[in-house]
Amino acid sequence: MKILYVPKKWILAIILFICLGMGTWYVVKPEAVETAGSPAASKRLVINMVTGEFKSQLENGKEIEAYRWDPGTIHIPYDQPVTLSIYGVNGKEHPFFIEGTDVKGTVVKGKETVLHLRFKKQGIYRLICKTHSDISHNGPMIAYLVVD
Ligand SMILES: [Cu+2]
Repeated sequence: MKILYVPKKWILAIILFICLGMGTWYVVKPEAVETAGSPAASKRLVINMVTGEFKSQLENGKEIEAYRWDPGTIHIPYDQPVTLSIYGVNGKEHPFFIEGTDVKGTVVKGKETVLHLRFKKQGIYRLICKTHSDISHNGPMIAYLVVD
């Protein structure tokens, strides 16, 4: 029987080689898978919103409802031109304003309201419907525009 003699120096060299190989793989391994597409923000970002309505009935038979912007929270890139399209689905009309700006308008049922926006200051801006601003007026119909 033949016994393979491996000198101690070689064993150290082999271990070092394996460690180097694993270390290299760890450093160069891809963190994200490349795809053919590109993120939405690489072109002008268009954000689509609709008006919705929640309806329910209390045990005593009383109807309660709340109108909503949907989605209720959106992220907007800071100092980038974005288009906000709001389609009126529920509710006859929703006159609105964006707090802290001079942006205002009305979303009408069956129609699309298009806003071209660019926020020069980061923060949370509230899109408030004047008709349905709180619980006592079938709201609060408020969306949060997070500019970051
Ligand atoms: Cu409203």
